[in-house]
Amino acid sequence: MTDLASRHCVNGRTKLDDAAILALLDEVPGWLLVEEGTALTRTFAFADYWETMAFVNAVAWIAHGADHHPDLSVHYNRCVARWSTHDAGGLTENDFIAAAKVSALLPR
Ligand code: H2B
Repeated sequence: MTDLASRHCVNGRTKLDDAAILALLDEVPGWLLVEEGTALTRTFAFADYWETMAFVNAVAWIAHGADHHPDLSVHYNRCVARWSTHDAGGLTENDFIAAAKVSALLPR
């Protein structure tokens, strides 16, 4: 078990193979593989819009620091986050690191 949330995103990472994806998926509970294993998604539920936007801004802060950016669907009391590495055309370690950093924003 690596401490994914404390690792750093690095540009230029290559696409992971299926075995590596499945191994890393175990380390980010709540995140699901979608789009034929080329993206990672998780829905975060909140009490209201204010809480949702606080989360969105925290995610933006992480994304800016990591230079790795998620797609976010923002709703009144939930946010759907989706990670994929467009430069690589699929999932890289960066997506799992970033997902772990986002999960760490919230209590387990
Ligand atoms: N975010 C995501 N999700 N995938 C990328 O491939 C990516 C990114 N590339 N953020 C970064 C920016 C790259 O385009 C810049 C030039 O660093």
